[in-house]
Amino acid sequence: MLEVAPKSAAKPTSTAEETPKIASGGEINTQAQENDGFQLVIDALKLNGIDTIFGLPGIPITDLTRKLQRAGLRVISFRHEQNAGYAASIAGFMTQKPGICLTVSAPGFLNGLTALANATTNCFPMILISGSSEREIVDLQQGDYEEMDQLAIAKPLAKAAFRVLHAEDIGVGVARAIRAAVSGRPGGVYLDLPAKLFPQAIDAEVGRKSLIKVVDPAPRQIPAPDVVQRALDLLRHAKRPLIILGKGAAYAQADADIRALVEKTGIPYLPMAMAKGLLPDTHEQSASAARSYVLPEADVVMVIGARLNWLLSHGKGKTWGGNSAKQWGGQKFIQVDISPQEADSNVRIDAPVVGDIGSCVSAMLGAINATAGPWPAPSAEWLDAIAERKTKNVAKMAETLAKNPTPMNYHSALNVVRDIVKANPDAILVNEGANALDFTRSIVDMYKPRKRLDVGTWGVMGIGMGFSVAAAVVSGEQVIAIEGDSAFGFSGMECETICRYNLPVCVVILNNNGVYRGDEVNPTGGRDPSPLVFVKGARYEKLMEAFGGVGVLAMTPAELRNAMEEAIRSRAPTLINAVIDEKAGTESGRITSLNPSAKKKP
Ligand code: OXT
Ligand code: ADP
Ligand code: MG
Repeated sequence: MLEVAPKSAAKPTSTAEETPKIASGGEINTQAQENDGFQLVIDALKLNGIDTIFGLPGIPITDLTRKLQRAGLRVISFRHEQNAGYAASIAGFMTQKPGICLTVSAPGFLNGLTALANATTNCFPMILISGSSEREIVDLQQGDYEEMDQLAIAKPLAKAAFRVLHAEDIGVGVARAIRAAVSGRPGGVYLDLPAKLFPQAIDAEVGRKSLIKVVDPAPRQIPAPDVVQRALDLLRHAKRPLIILGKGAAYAQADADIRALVEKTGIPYLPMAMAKGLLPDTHEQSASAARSYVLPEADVVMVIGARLNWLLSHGKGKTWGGNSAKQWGGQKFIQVDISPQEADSNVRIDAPVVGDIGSCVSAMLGAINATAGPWPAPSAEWLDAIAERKTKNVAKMAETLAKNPTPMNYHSALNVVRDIVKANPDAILVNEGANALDFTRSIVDMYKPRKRLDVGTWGVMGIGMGFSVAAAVVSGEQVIAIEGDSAFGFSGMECETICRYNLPVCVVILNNNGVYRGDEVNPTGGRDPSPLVFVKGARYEKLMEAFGGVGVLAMTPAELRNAMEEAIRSRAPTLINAVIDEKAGTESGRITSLNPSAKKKP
């Protein structure tokens, strides 16, 4: 630990050179006589095990980024705050620690806010820390530099929002933000730190005592035994049971118990997109390839860490065997979730099991093991019917994947990605686009938990490079980003960030020259292109080359395979521009029916 000369009480410490240093690894400086807001923010974060910050510097947080780095934290600096925000949010999902995004005031804050709202929507723990302008001027609306009432704007989009005005409250502010982000249902938290806070001087001892190391930030929430029994009774007597695993189940890191529960009961399961790999997609109980059969046919469905939102057709309607769009299909539902309010949000939940998934699943296993006699296996009729559908769909898929058309299509390109992921099961797959998303989800099998990161609850474009950077930084593993060409455009400039930090990220753009397809024309014959198409034959690979990475143009599956294998061997930042048939996609991928014109009544 470095010694620091004492400073005079009145003088604010505002430059990087004057700042007392603290050792890395969570220790804080106990030698300094005086401290300031900068240092207390750093100490409070370190004390709580925060070791990485995603952000973008500028007034009033430039010095904070420098000082964070000097204090031993990893500061990953982006080209746009939205990408830093997405990075923070997915780091939170992967680690169960809140991911931190640090931005400047008003415009920087707003750029980060989309990611904060997305984190809240997806139940990812994240804290957006933004510097802000002078309160007195903001509140009188006198036109300060980057004036904005950020706290008020963040509140409706965050799980919680706090502002700290005095240095002695920094410890409480950081502690509250951490607890709010990770306890109960995780979410996005906003922490407003006005510029004036940072140079505020405070007696070192007073400052140290004001810090809080959060004890048990995400306490276990254990379900009551009768609730567990109710759920198991329902499941035990089901004729056609089904388990749905969502990204909450992946987040919970209860992988072994979840697998044990699925295997012990023998119940077929369906993983939501980001729960793929929680059990290997090749598991014989996976019903992914029979999705449209099992949803309407199941009689009891246990949903673990997933919401019955649009991605599950709200638990009713034709997908679930109802006669009309809103009609209930007759299933009974068990829902395992940390949020008690989630039950009955769309359909009746016959057995809500409220608690953290680790505790709930272990309680279920305990109760099953304590019951005399073996668990009744699902009927052979049910399992055979699923197996039949699966075999048919898998064979159909295999036939399509075996084709080698010119130009490539989604299938022939993704057949390569499927092999590469199989050979590299620890690699993390980031995925966005429409067709590029939906085909990847059904073609590329995942083998390990939390290896598939995608557009989530909102189907948001733009997560690609932010997620890739965070995944590489947090895990050290190879990242493979499968991107639609439109999707990539939302965060493509972060290729520079990937190169700057020399991250093992291999971006594959499935380039069909447009949004959904590249063959649309302006029906008026006017000079402007269709709103859905891009420059034809764009050379995206040159973007990575511009920053010292590797760029490859791949016209065939063989070229794509070689380039991906080399990227993984070298771990060099790589962008592969995989040119595919511009006519291969469909409007909005698998969700064409959500377009208003598709819903138009005759
Ligand atoms: O059972 P059936 O027979 O039905 O078959 C299913 C499975 O059984 C089968 N299957 C398998 N068969 C064999 N083997 C295996 N292993 C197997 N696994 C599955 O395959 C089918 C399908 O299975 P799936 O996928 O499980 O089932 P299904 O029915 O599709 O599931 C339903 C859903 C709803 C759960 C699923 O579709 C889903 O998760 N969808 C997510 C959709 C989504 O989020 N899309 C992204 C948003 S689209 C749109 O909004 C876009 N925008 C607008 C925009 C956005 N989003 N954001 C912002 C900030 N601004 C604007 C834009 C701009 S997309 C987009 C860009 C698009 O262009 P790009 O160039 O990027 O991309 P391209 O389209 O490639 O050009
Ligand atoms: P998916 O998109 O995969 O269907 P959702 O995001 O809709 O998943 O749902 C995730 C659910 O998981 C949320 O309802 C959330 O409350 C719940 N959840 C998140 N973490 C936990 C946890 N540790 N224990 C229990 N439930 C959790
Ligand atoms: Mg496209």
